Amino acid sequence: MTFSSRYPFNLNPRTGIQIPRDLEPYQGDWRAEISSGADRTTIFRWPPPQTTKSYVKLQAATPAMTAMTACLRAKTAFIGNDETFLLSYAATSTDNSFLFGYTRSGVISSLVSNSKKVTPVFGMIYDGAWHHWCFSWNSRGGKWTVYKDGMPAAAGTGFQTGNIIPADGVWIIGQDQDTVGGGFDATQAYVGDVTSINVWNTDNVDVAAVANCGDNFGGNVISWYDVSKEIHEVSSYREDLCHLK
Ligand SMILES: [Ca+2]
Repeated sequence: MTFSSRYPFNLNPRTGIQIPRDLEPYQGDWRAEISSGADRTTIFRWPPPQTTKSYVKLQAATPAMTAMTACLRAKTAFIGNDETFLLSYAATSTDNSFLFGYTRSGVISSLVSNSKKVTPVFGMIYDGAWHHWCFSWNSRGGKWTVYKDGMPAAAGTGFQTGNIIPADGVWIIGQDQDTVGGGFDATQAYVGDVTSINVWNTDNVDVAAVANCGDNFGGNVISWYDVSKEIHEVSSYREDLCHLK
């Protein structure tokens, strides 16, 4: 996760593109380390049953956002009683600053600044297969889009027009926060696998490229390869993203 701080290049571990840095040369065999991990990324698994104990906190410095795109990959066959949340961003002004999840009926549920957009898409999210999901939003005109596997699946305008997603909140995978960093509700907890969370503070993202088998295009707010992950009672494994189809 920390290639860039340990090696004499800013190196994208997926593309292999190297940019020299003005640092003391790294003395180890960085080629061997990179080749061993280049095709794999960390995937977290929330086992059943639903519990508030299982979550991953992402240590990201988040600016105030008037536009954003949040992406993730998920695989689940879990049908909850109510709403099930994969990713939440809570700030002091509202715990529901951003949320991405799904309902019992299988539609996507996205919240921006405590307002909810429930979005039917083709197919159910809990079909037991890997899917890549993104939600983008822009304060200007309230333009929003839900992407499934790199393609727009639902879109509209007038959603939270003129609003702002506040800065300095807390990102949690697998739980809805009702207080900043806590206030979890087991009935809304995730069960399944998640990886590849990337967040940008723009809605101008090439989602098709992001969805196409890699994290080459890490987010500028959260980049999955680089973000520090505080792990609480979830298991993990590594897999080649190109096989998550
Ligand atoms: Ca909440």
